Amino acid sequence: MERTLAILKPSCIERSLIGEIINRIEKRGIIIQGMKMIRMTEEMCRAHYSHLVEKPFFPELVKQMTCTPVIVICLAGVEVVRVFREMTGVTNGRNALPGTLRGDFCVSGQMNIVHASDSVENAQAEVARFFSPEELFDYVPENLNFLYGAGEI
Ligand code: FUP
Repeated sequence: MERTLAILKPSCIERSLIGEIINRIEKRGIIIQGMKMIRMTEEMCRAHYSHLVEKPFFPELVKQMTCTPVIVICLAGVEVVRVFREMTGVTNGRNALPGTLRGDFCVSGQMNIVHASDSVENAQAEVARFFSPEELFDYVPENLNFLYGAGEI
C-alpha cells in the first residue's frame, strides 16, 4: 500500500475547512496513518517547494505557507498518490474540476487550500520530511475488505 502527504494549508485553516477536507478523505476510503499540526518555517518551504525556489512568487509562497499553522496528514491506500492528487484537482482552483477539493472549495491558484504529493518518489520523501517513524502508524481499518476487493491490495 502506498503513502502520500496532504497538507491542509493556511487558506484551509483560516476558512474553517479542516473538517470538510478530512471528511472527504475519510468518506473516499483513504486511510489516515499520521496527522499533526505544525508551523512551517522558511527552511521547510525551501525543502518542500525546492522546484519553485527560483520563481518570482516564492517569497509570497513562503509568507502564505507560514502565516498560520498547517495540518500535515499521511494518507495510505492502493495507488493513493494518484488517487489523492486527482481528488485534489489542478493547482489553480479556478480551473479545478467540480468534485475535486480545490474545485469545490477554492477559487485561487495561491490560496488553494490543500497540498498533495505529485509522484510516488516525492510522496515518500515528503512523508519522511514531515513525520518521524514513531509518528506514523501501520493502521488499517477493520473493514479493509470492504474498501478493496480480493486481489486489489
Ligand atoms: P501543486 O503541485 O498543484 O500544489 O502545484 P505546484 O507545486 O506547482 O505549486 C505549489 C504552490 O505554489 C501552489 F499551490 C501555489 C504556489 N504557486 C503560485 O503561487 N503561483 C504559481 O504560478 C504556481 C504555484
